[in-house]
Amino acid sequence: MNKHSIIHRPTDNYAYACANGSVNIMIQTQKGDCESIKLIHGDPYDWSNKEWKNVKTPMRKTGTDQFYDYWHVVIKPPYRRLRYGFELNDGRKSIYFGEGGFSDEKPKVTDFYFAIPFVHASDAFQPPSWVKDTVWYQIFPERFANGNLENDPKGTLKWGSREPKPDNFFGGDLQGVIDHISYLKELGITGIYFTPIFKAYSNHKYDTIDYLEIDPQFGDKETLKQLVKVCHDNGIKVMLDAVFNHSGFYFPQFQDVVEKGQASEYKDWFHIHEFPLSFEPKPNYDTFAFTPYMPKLNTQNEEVRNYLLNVGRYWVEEFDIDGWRLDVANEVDHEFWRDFHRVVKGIKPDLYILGEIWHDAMPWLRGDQFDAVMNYPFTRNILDLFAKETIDCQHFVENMTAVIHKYPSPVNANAFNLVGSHDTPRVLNECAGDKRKVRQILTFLLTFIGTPCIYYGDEIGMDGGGDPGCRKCMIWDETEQDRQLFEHVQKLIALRKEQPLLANEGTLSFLPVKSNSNCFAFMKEKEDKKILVVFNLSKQAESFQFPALFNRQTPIDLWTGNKLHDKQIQLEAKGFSILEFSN
Ligand code: ARE
Ligand code: CA
Repeated sequence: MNKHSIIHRPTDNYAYACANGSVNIMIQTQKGDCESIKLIHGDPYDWSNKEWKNVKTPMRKTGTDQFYDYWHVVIKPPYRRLRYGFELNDGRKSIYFGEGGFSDEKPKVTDFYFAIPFVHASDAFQPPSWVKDTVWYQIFPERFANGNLENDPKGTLKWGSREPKPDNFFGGDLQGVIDHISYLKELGITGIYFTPIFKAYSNHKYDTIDYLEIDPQFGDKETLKQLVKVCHDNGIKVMLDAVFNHSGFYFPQFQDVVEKGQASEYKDWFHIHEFPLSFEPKPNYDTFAFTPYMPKLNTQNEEVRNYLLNVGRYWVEEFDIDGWRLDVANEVDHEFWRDFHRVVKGIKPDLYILGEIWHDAMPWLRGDQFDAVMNYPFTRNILDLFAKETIDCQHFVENMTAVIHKYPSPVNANAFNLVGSHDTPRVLNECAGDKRKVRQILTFLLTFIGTPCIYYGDEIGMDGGGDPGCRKCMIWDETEQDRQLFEHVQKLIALRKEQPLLANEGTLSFLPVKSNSNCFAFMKEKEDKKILVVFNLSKQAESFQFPALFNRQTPIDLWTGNKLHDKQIQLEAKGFSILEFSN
């Protein structure tokens, strides 16, 4: 057995407690190295005749990536305390692994074992229960719909008449969203993520001037109240974007520093390296990236902290919003986010907190900060396989398995999955215009675990490159919309609602990919019901053989409603299938 590649620590994705008191343990071992693993566990104080009482529970292999097998088990320690270790068997002999290292004999002292001293519900990761069933829709307000010509900024261009630029305006606003609520309802989405709506200079509004005002180009507080009400009346949650890493250049507090320099009472609100301020070639104060227009806020400063926490509180308390998306969340200190969590959840316990983090985000997902992060590692894998074709099915399944095993499963169930945003090229462009690929990608997005988000316009086949190309005006002329694609997305959302296994019920596993196969499948199962989602990456039609485990079950094709009588299914080139198996 290769001891070097046996990995476990009693924390994070490897060991976490749920609010119901159960504990989830995961271990990873070299691919193919272990035949079986058992968890040895017991209460640390439970002894009789000077012997520690413990039991063995078999672990289940939940996935394999390029290098590792992953094993899981869930147990519920009766007294909420736990000592545990692993019995690993390679088919010939067993070895024992605990905090004390490796042993050929089963150690008798509890100190050898890993410890979970006590399971506290308050320490568990507990996102709001509504989140995992939500289908999000992302709106960039300047470009979704213009519902009020009177608030249009000077120089507003005719809707959709030009390519989007970093500095042009088309007049989109909050009234526009209210006016099109029936469109969103028809599509079936249940949550909207708005990029920033507070008073700011640019068209994207990430350079805030006033955190406590709606940008007049988008409407006023009354319009937001109405919007929230209309959304709630239609079963749609509302999430706003909080830009707390930095302010805008024209934020009055920063302007004060620009004017008064060292004498400004706000000089400690930012991270100024030296006075006087300079802006070129790089600013001499901390910023978002290197843009002088976005001075970084000093969240170590108590005044700043209180100011921002009040902003967090204000929009929840006064406007009843349901979520905060936190911009550049990874560059703000953890202590601030812990305070933020306490404040906003103190007002509305089922408020959702989504951090914008593009990389491994475990430190923010331990229950004391965020409920989810924007799952860009998911995006990357999907685009590499379906759109860019730079990896094959085998590689994709391995990558996805690795991504999933980086987090506890409740984190995965609530992950904010996306295939594009206002920061990335549109999915249609990534697919070089191939709508079959787009359909596959949206199918994967809406049937996998996590909570899917659709970027406005992707559902009607809009195109656009990276920022600012991906920020075109929404197309409202139905003859210009891809209505077939719209119906595809609509049908997927409806199916996801009908079949909880397509959302976050049950357990997920990938089927082993046959060598050189252009098809892959994942399965969700609960009790005796299974749903299989299959994709054909090939440019030709291919048949996909059901594994032996399905032999006695007659599948129903959930997409067409047909009963299948074969032990295989024929998939179109770049096609997919969603199948239900039950006894
Ligand atoms: C403007 C121009 C861009 C130019 C950029 C360079 O439009 O063409 O590339 O300046 O300075 C907002 C606006 C942008 C604007 C930007 C700066 O929406 O249009 O860009 O402000 O003025 C990283 C961060 C991540 C950030 C992305 C953009 O980690 O937090 O970069 N995303 C948020 C918002 C943006 C917003 C800002 C932050 C600033 O969602 O819309 O931009 O408030 C990798 C890395 C990621 C990196 C990602 C993209 O994969 O892992 O860390 O994200 O690439 O670069
Ligand atoms: Ca307008």
